[in-house]
Amino acid sequence: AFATDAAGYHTVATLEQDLRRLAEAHPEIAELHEIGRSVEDRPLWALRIGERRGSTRKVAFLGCHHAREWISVEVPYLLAEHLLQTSSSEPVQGWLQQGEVWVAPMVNPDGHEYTRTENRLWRKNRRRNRDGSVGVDPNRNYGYMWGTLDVNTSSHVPADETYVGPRAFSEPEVRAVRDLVARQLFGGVLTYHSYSQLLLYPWGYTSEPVEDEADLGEMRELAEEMHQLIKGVHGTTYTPQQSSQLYPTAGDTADWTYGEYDAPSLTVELRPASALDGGFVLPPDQIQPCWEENRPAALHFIDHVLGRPAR
Ligand code: 0X9
Ligand code: ZN
Repeated sequence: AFATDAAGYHTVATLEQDLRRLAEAHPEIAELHEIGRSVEDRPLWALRIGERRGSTRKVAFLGCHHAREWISVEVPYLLAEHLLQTSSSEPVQGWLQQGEVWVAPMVNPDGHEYTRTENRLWRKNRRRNRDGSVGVDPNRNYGYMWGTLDVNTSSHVPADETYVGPRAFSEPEVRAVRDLVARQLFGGVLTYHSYSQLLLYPWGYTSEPVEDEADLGEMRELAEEMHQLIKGVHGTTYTPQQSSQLYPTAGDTADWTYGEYDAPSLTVELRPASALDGGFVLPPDQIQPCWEENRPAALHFIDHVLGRPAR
């Protein structure tokens, strides 16, 4: 065992506290939802931000499918805080009058807790597998083309880091996201990971581009615009590319939200750029600059999704 308080980063407990505080401080526009429970029975939280319940324009931001990717909790959390702090001025006010932003900063709390107390580099959830190994990769467990690859980046071997699970949506954390998306029908989904500084669009399961040219153009253009916006803040480069170019995976979040719902879907790999800069262990003094550079890109994603005709 090592760490204690995740210095500078949220823990499962402090995230819950802070989400409750945010919701209580902005009761007219924020509502905290328990969208499910983890394998170890921890609550899975999503904050709904918007003036009207049940609007038809909605966008979702997800974080921490992978336990060790701590920065992927902070960016969506800080986005929620920012939206609430600036909710009475434009452009946020307009978005929140017309639509909703849903933020679920920690999809995999069991894994996160384990990285804090036992093994900082744990990736998967904490499922006890039948062969005695532990963990399913939540970002291989979604139901679009699930299980169609059998490679080391998308594995059917339970002990592997990228274990896809025994069947699609076998994991409660992934079912919670599935059910949230099925209820809310988001017009766009952005899921944060780390690291490598990339803006990834579907497909992940095949090197073929998505068939619909308009969708492909839309997601490519979005990624390109976000790349420019990020670069404009601190000069940091986040490279746009098709997910499968990084490596092939079946059952990732963005393939499912795009493949099943046609929602423009991006995976954002946050700081740092490489293992030489710390890899998954990003120093806490990097949280603020990482958030600062991702802020205009996240706001652009919201504007793009909520600014389109309702679905
Ligand atoms: O492997 C993943 O799930 C993501 N990278 S990470 O280092 N955060 O684990 C990338 C998912 C994007 N999809 C594909 N590369 N196909
Ligand atoms: Zn990840």
